[in-house]
Amino acid sequence: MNHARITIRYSLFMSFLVLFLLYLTSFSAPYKPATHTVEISQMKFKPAALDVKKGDKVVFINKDIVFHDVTETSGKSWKSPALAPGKSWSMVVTQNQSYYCSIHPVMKGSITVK
Ligand SMILES: [Cu+2]
Repeated sequence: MNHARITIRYSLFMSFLVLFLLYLTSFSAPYKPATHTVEISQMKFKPAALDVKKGDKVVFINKDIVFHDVTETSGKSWKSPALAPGKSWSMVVTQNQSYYCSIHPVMKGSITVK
């Protein structure tokens, strides 16, 4: 008589325990944003195509001997200041971006959020 009741209680307890453990493991560690570097040298963005995760930071470093900038391709959403040799500029990326250097429009690059 009591045995059946204890078995039911034990089953209930185990069910709740399993659910509780599932609940705990559903909190995965939040993604820690990474920092990527795009070097500007010899009139090129390196790498010209960069894959990032949403929220990652991209640092553009001008290692060339002339000024460059980083301008969103449509020219409307964002633009870095003109970067003197040795200067850097960074942005946080939340969506795909195409960019170019408005001083040297042949210089192009893209960032893909994966
Ligand atoms: Cu340039």
